[in-house]
Amino acid sequence: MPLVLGNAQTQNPIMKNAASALRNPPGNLGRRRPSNEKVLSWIEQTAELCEPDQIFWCDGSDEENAFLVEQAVADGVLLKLNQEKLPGCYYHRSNPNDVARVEQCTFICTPTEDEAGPTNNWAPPAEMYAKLHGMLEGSMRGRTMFVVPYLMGPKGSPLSKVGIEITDSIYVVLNMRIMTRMGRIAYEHLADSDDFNRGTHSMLDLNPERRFICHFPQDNTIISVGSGYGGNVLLGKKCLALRIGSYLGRTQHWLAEHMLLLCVESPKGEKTYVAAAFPSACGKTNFAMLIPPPAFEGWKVTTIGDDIAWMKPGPDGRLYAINPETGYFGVAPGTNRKTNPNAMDTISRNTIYTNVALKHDGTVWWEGHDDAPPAECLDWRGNKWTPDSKEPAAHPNSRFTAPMRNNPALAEEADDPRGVPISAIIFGGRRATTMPLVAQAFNWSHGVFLGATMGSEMTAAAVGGAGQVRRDPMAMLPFCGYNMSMYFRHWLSMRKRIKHPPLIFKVNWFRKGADGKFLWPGYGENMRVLKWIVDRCSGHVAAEETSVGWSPLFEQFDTRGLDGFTREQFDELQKIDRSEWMRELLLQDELFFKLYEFLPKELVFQRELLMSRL
Ligand code: OXD
Ligand code: MN
Repeated sequence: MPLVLGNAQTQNPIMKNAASALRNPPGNLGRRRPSNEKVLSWIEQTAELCEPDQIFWCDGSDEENAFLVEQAVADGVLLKLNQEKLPGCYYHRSNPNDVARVEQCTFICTPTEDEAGPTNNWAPPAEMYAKLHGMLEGSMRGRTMFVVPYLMGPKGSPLSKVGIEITDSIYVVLNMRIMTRMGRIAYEHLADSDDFNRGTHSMLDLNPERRFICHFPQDNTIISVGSGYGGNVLLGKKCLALRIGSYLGRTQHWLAEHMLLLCVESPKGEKTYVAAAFPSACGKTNFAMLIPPPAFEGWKVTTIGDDIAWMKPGPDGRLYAINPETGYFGVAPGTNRKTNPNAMDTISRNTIYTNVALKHDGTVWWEGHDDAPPAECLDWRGNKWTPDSKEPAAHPNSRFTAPMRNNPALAEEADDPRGVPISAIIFGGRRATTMPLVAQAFNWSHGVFLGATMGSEMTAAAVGGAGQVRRDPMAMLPFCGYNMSMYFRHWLSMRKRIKHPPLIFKVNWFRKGADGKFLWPGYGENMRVLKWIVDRCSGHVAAEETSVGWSPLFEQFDTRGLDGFTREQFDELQKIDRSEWMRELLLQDELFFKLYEFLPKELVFQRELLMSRL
């Protein structure tokens, strides 16, 4: 189906974000209210405040989705892509001032400032509620208010949680349907309980001055205004699953983590489940969908989740994890058949693309795509783009929203209400120097120290200086819903609750040599590191003690088929450079100073031990 480009989107590069009042939905669509009185009265109050033209009660049905997609296209919120080449795929452009998470506008509104801690923006709840209610007053006049019930986690899982998001963005509804178990299933899970997250989102006028992403963990409440960008407005994801989730996890003795979940299956059919934390845009989705290199015949990696893990000790004393989501909200640039073939298959249908480039044949493109740059296309702003243009065609943080069921490597366990027992936890970061390819922690508290001192070079997923190194403990710096020092304490205390704790590892795929080139090929070759980790979990390989942890022996590190890879290269990857580490210790100090007031002594002692070993 050829795409007509002479339409409103080309003339007006900023696509609309809000649906106008809906045309009359057929049958019962949009009218199926739940029976839960607490839900009804909260919706009523919010509607009184926001004054929408109408309320649309989402049920998650296919019929509803078809109706809303059609409406979104008619309103210019979505553009239908070439349905022969990209069946079920749509295109969206956000406002150019609204393309990433906004950490400076993200608040944790706990009763005291200490509860939020020095790494979060804090505001007193009453003050922030008053301010936000002022902004929400009449904010949905002329708009539709969608009520989006959703379940985070598999049906019937004791770890799953219900959220309800009120939003005036049809784009949010369509994305939430991909990212969560959205619809009646959430009301069924909730029954007549009051235990649900209350999330309110209104785009207002997308003015960055009036953009606030606020969390009230003690009320299990989120209010997000002034943005339409995924990470700020798909409230199940960063807001509920991580910020509110981490707060709840502390009181309920579980962990809400910024971690992918995968299963490694050996040729003998033995399965090992691994959780891994990396800061945003460090290749988490690629790692979660890794395809082992040819030399690893018979080995298989399957995906349980690519971004978030909820983990709780099970009755057998192991740590069990679920992925609360059902889709991938992944970074498009750099995704291709070489870096992530499974993702390319996943996003070939039923996907919403945001802020990528639009080609004249109604397909999409981004920097790092398999296809050569188009001779001409529309960039993410809707302007004409050619390979001579100075700016990238796709925004560096452009995204795909795709259902996990499309993933050819989806693990059969992804929907298991019991979750999967985790054998290894990996902490990673993007570091050009200092950090070895892989090291295993000596024990749980050393592992917590490795996670707590993670640092990474910044990327485009958040507004801010891309390229700078920042401390990002457990990759949770922007996502921890309470005081980071208390979060470390919680991690340390979990050891007593987990009889058979996972082993903890630290990895770095991004170390560079003196020539500025990456020392490690990464991508599918990361399977070699994964295999060593699996072998450590099963006790099949030995390791060498170094000052920063257990290191692989070259002889036991599988390099079959890695042409020309030498012991010298391996040594360079694993090198512990004393002067680099002294600098690293000083940098770590900055974070420890900031967090000093409640910092657990174990971490201070771990630091001292490291220093003396060095
Ligand atoms: C994400 C992020 O979008 O971490 O997953 O920023
Ligand atoms: Mn993430």
